[in-house]
Amino acid sequence: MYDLDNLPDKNSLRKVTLSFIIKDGKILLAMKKRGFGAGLWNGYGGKQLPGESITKTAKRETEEEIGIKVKEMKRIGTIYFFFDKMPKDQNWNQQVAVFAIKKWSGRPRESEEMKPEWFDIDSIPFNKMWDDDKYWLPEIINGFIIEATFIFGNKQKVRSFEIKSVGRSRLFE
Ligand code: 8OG
Repeated sequence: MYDLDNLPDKNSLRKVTLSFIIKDGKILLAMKKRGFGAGLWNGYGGKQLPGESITKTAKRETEEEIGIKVKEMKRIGTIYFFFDKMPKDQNWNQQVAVFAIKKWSGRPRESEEMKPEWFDIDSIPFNKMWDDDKYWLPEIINGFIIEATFIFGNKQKVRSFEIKSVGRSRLFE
């Protein structure tokens, strides 16, 4: 079992991105239709390709999944995920780079993978999101840049976690 004081090297983890579009007190989430996290509301993102910068990954994945053109994005967090109970041939441990997008063009549209929808920041559907999101997304919304670690135990539930604020993004100011 993993422990917050005894984790594998975080730098060797697979890198994926997670981005959120933000506007006028609202956040654009998307229903994931297939793959990892299907049936849950989330941001948009995916795996870094070889030779690609992480910012480029975030931009590419967002453009592919909800069909907008990203004009400006800001890094607002890094989250490390470790899963206790995984079969040996599967590895979900990963490092997620979190971004906020405040400038874009085009209209978000549904893709094969994602169905976007705007939510008021006071009514985020945490009960239909990853179990960890209710802990860290409020910090992001409150304008903090975070570095967090989550350990998942049974049934994709958080077993332990730590969230550090490492700066201010002033996202909604
Ligand atoms: O390419 P793929 O669909 O497997 O990428 C997974 C996406 O899910 C990627 O955008 C990162 C994101 N993601 C995780 N874990 C978690 C999590 O615990 N909470 C949220 N909100 N997103 C997550 O991989």
